[in-house]
Amino acid sequence: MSVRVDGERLLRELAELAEFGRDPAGGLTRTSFSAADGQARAWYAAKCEEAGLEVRLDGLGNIVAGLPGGDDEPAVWSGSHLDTVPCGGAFDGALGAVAALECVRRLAETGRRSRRPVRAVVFSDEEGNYHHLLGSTAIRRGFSESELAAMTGRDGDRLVDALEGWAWARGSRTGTRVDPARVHAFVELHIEQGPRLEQHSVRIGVVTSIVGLGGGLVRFHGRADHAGTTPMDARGDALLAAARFIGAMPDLARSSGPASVITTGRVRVQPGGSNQVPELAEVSLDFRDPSRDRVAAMLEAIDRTAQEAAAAYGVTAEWDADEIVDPVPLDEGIREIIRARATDLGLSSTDIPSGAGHDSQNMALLAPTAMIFVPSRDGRSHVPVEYTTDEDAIAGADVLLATLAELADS
Ligand code: HGY
Ligand code: MN
Ligand code: MN
Repeated sequence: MSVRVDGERLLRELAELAEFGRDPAGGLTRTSFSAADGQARAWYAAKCEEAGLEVRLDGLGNIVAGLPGGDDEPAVWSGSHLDTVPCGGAFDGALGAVAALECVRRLAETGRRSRRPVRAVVFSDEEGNYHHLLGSTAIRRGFSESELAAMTGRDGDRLVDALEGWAWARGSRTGTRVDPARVHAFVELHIEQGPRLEQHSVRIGVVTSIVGLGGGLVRFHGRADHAGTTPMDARGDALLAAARFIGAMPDLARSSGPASVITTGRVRVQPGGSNQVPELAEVSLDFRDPSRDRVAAMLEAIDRTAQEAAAAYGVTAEWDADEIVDPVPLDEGIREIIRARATDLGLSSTDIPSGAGHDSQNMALLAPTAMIFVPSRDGRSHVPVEYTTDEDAIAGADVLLATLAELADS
């Protein structure tokens, strides 16, 4: 019988990890490079070291852990992220990171000698507080010092300041790119974050592709004035222009395509007094579609809509767009292995596209890559009630382990 994970240990460690970053407002807030993220990294590194694994860090805090040696053969990687969205759940990222460690540990415990090493990976800032998919983008292509210096978080803080004294980074933060020749394959276990598996009572999702995504900030610049003495037709109210812009987003998504989505998750207003006409309104954008062309078209349409809204209120608008993250198809060969191993384990499986972005999107540009989904209760995620059953978490980890074991000898 194929080797299986230690389910008790997997669940215990998921519960331990969920203690880092508990938010009084509910759920978990483990923002990248925060104290809570640092506690989670320290915990993860200690678990790796307890298992006899060598822990390597790069200049932006990505972790790669595995048995010492074996660097001459391209390695099989598996992993995910430990950072969360504000008031997020205990499974997004965490399941894939803990399951990867469990798989590497189980392969070591069984004394199994395979052709190539298997390594557990934790990517920094997957949730993009400073840059979407920061850690895996750094592994794929690396960042220049000027790019890093320009990055700010949702609280307006600079990435370079957050990295000052950050204990979980080693070496140059511009020298993070990994030679594709070093990675044989990458597989990520992740919760579905949608309703499909649960609705169709399927245990395992074999991910076919990952959506393309764009992001950035639109800043409306008006003029601060006294709320009582400034006539309505003499104002440069940045927030009114932003409100008109935000209200136009649903129609923009609908006109883009049936699978297009746009989210304005955050608005920052300055100066912020209730008796002051707003001079700055900064709106965050997250927009996605399975087609890169549609993402690019939305990027252009967002700019046009921002300019129109600004003109309507006599203010100006600037669109500070992030680079588009391409949609990616996932590797058919590894998907076949996942399906076969799920069947061996008596688990139903189905093909499923991912509407969520993942580090696998970057890894797919480096090496053959695939993802395994397990069901999310009520399809909810990025919320405190995010949940996956013990049985499904263990089943997903068992499929991951069997897949990694096969890839390690391929
Ligand atoms: O936003 C996403 O799709 C992912 O959770 N970072
Ligand atoms: Mn995730
Ligand atoms: Mn997420």
